[in-house]
This record gives sequence, C-alpha cells and structure tokens, in this order.
Amino acid sequence: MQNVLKALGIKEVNEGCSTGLNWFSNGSVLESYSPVDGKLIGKVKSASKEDYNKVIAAAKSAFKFWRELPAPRRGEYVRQFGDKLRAKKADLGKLVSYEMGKSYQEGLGEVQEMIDICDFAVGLSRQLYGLQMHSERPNHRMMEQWHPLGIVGIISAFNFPVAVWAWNTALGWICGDVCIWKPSEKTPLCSVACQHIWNEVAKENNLPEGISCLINGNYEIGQLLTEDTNVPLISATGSTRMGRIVGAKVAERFGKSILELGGNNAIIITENADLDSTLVGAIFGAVGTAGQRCTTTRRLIIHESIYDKAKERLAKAYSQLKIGNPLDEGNHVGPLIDKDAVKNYLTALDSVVKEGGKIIVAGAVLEGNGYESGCYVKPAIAEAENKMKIVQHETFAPILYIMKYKTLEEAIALQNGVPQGLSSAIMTLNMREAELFLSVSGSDCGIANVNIGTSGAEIGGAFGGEKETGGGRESGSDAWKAYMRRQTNTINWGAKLPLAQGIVFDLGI
Ligand code: UN1
Repeated sequence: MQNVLKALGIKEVNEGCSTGLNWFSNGSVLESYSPVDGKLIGKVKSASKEDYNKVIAAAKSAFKFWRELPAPRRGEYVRQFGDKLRAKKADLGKLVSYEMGKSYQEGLGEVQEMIDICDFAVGLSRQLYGLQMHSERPNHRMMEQWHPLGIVGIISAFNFPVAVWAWNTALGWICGDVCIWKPSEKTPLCSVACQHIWNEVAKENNLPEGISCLINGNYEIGQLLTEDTNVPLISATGSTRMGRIVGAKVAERFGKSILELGGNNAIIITENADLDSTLVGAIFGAVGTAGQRCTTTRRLIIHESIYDKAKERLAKAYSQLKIGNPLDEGNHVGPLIDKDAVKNYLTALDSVVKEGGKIIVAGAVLEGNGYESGCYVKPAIAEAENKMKIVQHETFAPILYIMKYKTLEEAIALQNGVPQGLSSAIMTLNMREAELFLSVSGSDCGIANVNIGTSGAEIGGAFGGEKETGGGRESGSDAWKAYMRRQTNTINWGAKLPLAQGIVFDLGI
C-alpha cells in the first residue's frame, strides 16, 4: 500500500485541507484505519475555523475568475482531470478498496464512474441549454439562461468515497461553480488523493487557488458549510438522520440543497422472472459493497408460487460467497467500514428475530486468520414482514429480508410501503408486469429498473430518490440544473413598450 500512497502523492501525515495548490490545516488529527486489516493507513489534519475561513476566501475569489471562463474552457480542465484519473485508476481504485473495504473490482468501478462523469461533463460544457419562448408582446423575445451559483459545498459519505464527490464537482465545475468538499471522516485519504490530482491540473494550467477545495474534519466542519450563506448550494450524501438536519439548516437560510439519503430498496421477483439472472442481480445488490450502498437490495418480494424455490437457491448461493480481503479478487464480500457498523448489523439481526422474523441464512462476525480487523461479517437472509420496524429501517449491512406476495398490486404496495424511495426493480419477462411497475401506479422510487438489480446505476441518468431519500438528483440527465441559477430574460426590441397581460398604462407621452 505504501507504493500506492506514494503514487497518489500522499505523505504519511498529510495536511488534509487544500485550496488547489497549497496544503494547510491546523485542526485535530484524523487517523484512518483500514477495515481490511485494522492497520493505520495514514493521518490527516482537520480544518480549523481559521482554515475554513481561508478556504471560503479562496473559493470566493476563484469564483470571480472561474465564472468568466467560457464553459467549454472549464470543460477542458475537467477533461484533463479525467485523463489523470485514467492514468491513476489502478492506484486510486486500490486505495478506495483498502480505506473503505469494498472489493478492488468495485474500487475500480468507482474510479470509472469518476471518469465517466468527467466525459459527460465535458460534453455538457458545450450545452447547458436554456429555452427560448414566444413572448405575448410584439417585437419581444423571451428566453432563459443558466448562470453559475457560486460555491458548492459537497458533503460525501464513506461508502462512495470518491465517485459521489466527482458527480457533484465535475458538474459544478463546468457549470461555473467552485467546490468545497467535506468528505467522510472515515475515508479522508481518498479525498486527499483526489485533491492531489486536481492540484496537478491547477498547477499545470496556472489556475488560481479555490476552484476545488478540500476540508477534512468531523460534523462540525460540515456544519460550518451548511450554515454559511456564502455557500448557495449544499449537496449532501448520507443518512436520513444527517439529511434531516442539513436540509433544515440550509432551508432556514434559503440555500439550495441536493439530498441523497437512505434507501430501502426492493426487488419484486414475479413468477415470470428468469431466476438465473435474477439471482445474480439480487445477490450482487444485497452483498456488493457489503450491503453499504444506498442502492443496496434490502428486500426481496417474491411471488408465492416460486418463493420456496427462490429461497432455496438464494441460501445455496449465499453458502458459496467468499468473504475476505477485498483486494483479493477471489473474494466476493469485504469488511464493513468499522466496528460500529458491525454492532448495527448484530442489533438488526437481533431485532428481526425479536420482531418475529425467521433467519434463513445466519449472520456472524468472522474471526481468525485474515479477519483480525473485526469488521468482516457473514451476509444474512431473514424471512420478515414488511411492516416490521427493522425492515422499515435502513441498516447499512448485508442483511436481506425476503417476503411473499400473491398479486402484483400487493407486491408494489409492499415495495412502496417504506419511508425511503431510492431504487427499486422488478424481475419479469412479462411486458404487462414490467410496464405496470414503471407506470404511475407502480414504483414510487427515483430509480425503477426492469431485469436489473437495484444497485449499480450508470452516471448518464439522474441519480436520487423520493420521500426520505431526500428528493435530490445528481450526475446525469439534467441534474446539472441544480448547480446553476435560472434567469428569465425578456427583451423588447421594438419602439413601443407594451405591457404584458394587455394592461394599458397611458401617460399621454
Ligand atoms: C451510493 O451508494 O451513495 O448505483 C451511490 C450505485 C452506484 C452509486 C451508489 N452507482 O450503486
């Protein structure tokens, strides 16, 4: 790992706070331990209040420069950033895997998402279209244009320590915004690595400080961002609990927010499903990233006619899962992020039994050779009812709840019958079932898939969900609009000044 850290420019004790060229920070030290082997990877310094103020000052000044650049010029810098990511994909993917605990394949996939969003943003930098509409008045033109917002504050979670930042920042940059990133305290080194990559681009192009800033630290640093009227947009990814606080704080000062919070994602498996491909989607959805994606499959709603068969095949497939070091490509499941996550996993397993659920594949905390970090757990399956408190709750761990249904309407009601609304899927080869699921009477989630699991969304679509998931949209489609302000322009090129709505205001001149 030392070679990887070196290749990514990470020193043993890194500063943790940067405005684009320089590193500084005077706050407390954050230690990053790997959930893979429990070892200390490195130390990062948090931002102090003074450091924060320095970052805001740099960002404010950079915005004045950055917003004046033609958007395709900004796109060119994003292209260069994407090229550097291509060159560093293996190293950054490895660090993601080691610091967060996801499989190396998934670490590489995460860096690929960063590259993809850069490509998307480069193309978008030549678009950012506004509409033109017909005015009701003669010799008038009406149109709308999009201007940058200013400073975007990005609060990201440990589970996607680099990609979710990239979705936000790549769009923010091309839109003319400057960005300040407050990463998770659990994955600070990934953020430092990304900042180094941007700093190279900034240096090579003589760009000023402040276009992309990093502030490491705990929730108090995040609070400075959310309460700061200098920051018109906060994009926050994390738990519903966190989002409730952040959303309210930002709304209180009339800031904008993009909230990407908890999910409680289900797959409906109908009697017309192709069970072989269903199992791949469902099991990757449930155990990928050790159940720590916001898009993780948490519930399977299975038609009663195939329930026993599906249950049996699931249990058999789970018995073949290899759990271990995520850098070893032979393993399917890596560790949870830390021991608190292990505690939550155990509490959830207890609760499901207490509430009357039945364990189908037992969970356990693994011990012994290779499991010294204490963060490796066995993916579990429990038969449960949708209305159980624990099933209604998002536990960030590989616990899958399975339940039966009779009619598709009933299955859709179960799928929608949770407070969260991120991702959903139906497995069926029947067109009517699939279309009903996608219809207005179907899934109430931000993402609804057919014959694909709930996780692993591509960056080209808008990503986000409804209800307690927070309503925000990030990455593809027209999610960029949230990073800009809309201005409606009406231009009178005639000699008279007619008023709208036919109002006559005759001054006799
Ligand atoms: C998240 O878990 O916060 O769709 C994001 C997926 C990934 C993104 C997940 N592309 O699973």
